[in-house]
Amino acid sequence: MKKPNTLTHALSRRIVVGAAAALALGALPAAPALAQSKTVLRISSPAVPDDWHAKMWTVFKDALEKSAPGEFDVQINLNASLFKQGAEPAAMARGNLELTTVSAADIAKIVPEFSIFTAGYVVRDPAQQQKIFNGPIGAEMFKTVSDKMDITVLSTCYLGTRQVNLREVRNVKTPADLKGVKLRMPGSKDWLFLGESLGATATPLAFGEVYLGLKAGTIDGQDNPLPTVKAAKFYEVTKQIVLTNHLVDGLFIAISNKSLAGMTPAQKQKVQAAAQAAAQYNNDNRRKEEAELVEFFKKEGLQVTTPDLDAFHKTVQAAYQNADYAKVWPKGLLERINATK
Ligand code: KDO
Repeated sequence: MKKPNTLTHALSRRIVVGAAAALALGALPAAPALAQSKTVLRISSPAVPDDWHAKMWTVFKDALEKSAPGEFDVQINLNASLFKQGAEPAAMARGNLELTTVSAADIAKIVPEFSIFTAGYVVRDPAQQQKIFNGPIGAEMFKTVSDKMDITVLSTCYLGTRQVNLREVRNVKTPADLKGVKLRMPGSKDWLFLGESLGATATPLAFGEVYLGLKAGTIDGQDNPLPTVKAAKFYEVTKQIVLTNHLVDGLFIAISNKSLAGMTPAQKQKVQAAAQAAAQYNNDNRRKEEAELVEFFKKEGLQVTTPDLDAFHKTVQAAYQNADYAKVWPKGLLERINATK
């Protein structure tokens, strides 16, 4: 047997002696000496606590507590309290964050071809969205995301279908009717392009500042799916919802590859299952609520109007085709998306 070097030998002796003395004094806890340390999973989201994609994190946490008791320490941080909206992927790359919901626009900053999912009127409905991302298109795109961003997409959440929500009532039939409207959009180039393609003057602002912006009148409107208009209480400070249906929006539950690499295969599987349960909870509840909300907003005194959807489709699609966007989309991808039924 290899003889221990004298320093380590002396040190380990001291630890054993020290531990024995402490035990004698009753100073050591009764827990097993090799208590396993928990894997910390820090989550950051700009979502308000009442929104489904915020509540789903509790489903994630509960699922893991059930499937892997005591193995994970899931820390949920909402309202962008840990990282500001859009800063999450960089925080994950630095090793300061394990999990988040990443938007298509945030992915497109690093994987330009992903901008196809930030474009208006590309994805048709939530069912098609799930088929796209759970099928071969999703598998290919998420592989690139993993390679370039060092994060793994665990499941796809339906965020809802985005609508235009205005501070003052306006007769909006076509994109031309939104001319001059300062429409708040999340702050990145792809979001701003979407706002401009709708005919408005797109103004970047973080999600957490939208309520006050609407209240104070520094913006004329914002776009979000109906469940978020309710959860974030934007209906309190706006008078109209124009049902443009311009983006069937998604969010991707993503974990840093670094965090995954530290897990056993069984743990990885449990984390994956928990993320799927969370997304399912979000998707079911959001779809159900979305279908009921027009009535809610009407009762709250808002005007809910339907524009000329054909005009919106044509103008928005032409904007993307005429810009550099369509050029970065892989050949045939739009056709494959359209053919997904
Ligand atoms: C928003 O800022 O309007 C948006 O809906 C964009 C989404 O990508 C996502 O970040 C979402 O906010 C937040 O999760 C808050 O609901």
